[in-house]
Amino acid sequence: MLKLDMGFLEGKKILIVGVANKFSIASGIAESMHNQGAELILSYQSERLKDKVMKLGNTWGCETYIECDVSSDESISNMMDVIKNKWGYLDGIVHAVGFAPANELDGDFVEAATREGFKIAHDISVYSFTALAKAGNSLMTGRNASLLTLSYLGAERTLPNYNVMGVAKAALESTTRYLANSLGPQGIRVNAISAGPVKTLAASGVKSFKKMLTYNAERAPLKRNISISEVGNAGAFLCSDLASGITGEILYVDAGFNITAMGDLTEIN
Ligand code: NAD
Ligand code: 0WE
Repeated sequence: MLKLDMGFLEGKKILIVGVANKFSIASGIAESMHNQGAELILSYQSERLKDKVMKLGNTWGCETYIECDVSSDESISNMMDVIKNKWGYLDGIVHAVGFAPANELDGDFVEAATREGFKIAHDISVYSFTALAKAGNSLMTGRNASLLTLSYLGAERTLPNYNVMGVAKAALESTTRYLANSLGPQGIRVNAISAGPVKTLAASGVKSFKKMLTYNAERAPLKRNISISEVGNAGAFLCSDLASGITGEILYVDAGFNITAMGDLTEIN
């Protein structure tokens, strides 16, 4: 993308949680935000990802990398301390994290469901957004700051195998509204992007994912799938002052798939 002198995120300091590799949705968001002039701090889940994340982050001018496991309050609190020392404040947090145990995402919902799987999926994919908002709150007050998370249509409609992640995404979308209402008086906005399917690490190993991509591309009004840079551009906008009147919103970046109720019937006799 063309980089102009002044981007619409110039002067904004943003924490991005969820980069694993160059295919990550968080990487698309990081790149768009960097192109619009934002300064970024990246967190990574564990030591195992550190080198890869640092190599990527260096291409976006990042100087600070922090290990953070979002299932631990202590880990989140340590990360915010590092940010406080480095920047003193924060203008935004991107939450691009989702996880459920693999056995929950394979087969019939009722058969695959377990109490432990539900707990893990909701802890890592849902509560972590509130945990980041809570721990980052004091760094963001009075700065027109903005929080962003990533959802999927499985929050609202059923599809094969998505199972407990759909239930978790529904809770995440509700969390987006409750956070927006809670933090609005401080000038903090909270939004989500409901992205179409993208071949990322989290999608690899998902049964028939290729078929899902084909199905989505055939049905979507734009007749194609979306890219992480399209999610990135929408995310950069939502976290910018251009979106100052938008909070509690779930924005679809899905080539229009969600508005359709039937395909073109060509496969039907
Ligand atoms: P990804 O695998 O690249 O990113 C998932 C990230 O979550 C990884 O960076 C991983 O390290 C991180 N993570 C998992 N557990 C963690 C923990 N305990 N602590 C810290 N980090 C942890 O996959 P992605 O598709 O880019 O996923 C990002 C977000 O986008 C997820 O919320 C996902 O549900 C959502 N999403 C994905 C798609 C898709 O089709 N890929 C579509 C819509 C929404
Ligand atoms: O939110 C997601 C990814 C969710 C996800 C994927 C995995 C696979 C590997 C969460 N946890 C795990 N755990 C693992 O062990 N998406 C929107 C992408 C996705 O994942 C699916 C999908 C789609 C679409 C899983 C089943 C069916 C459809």
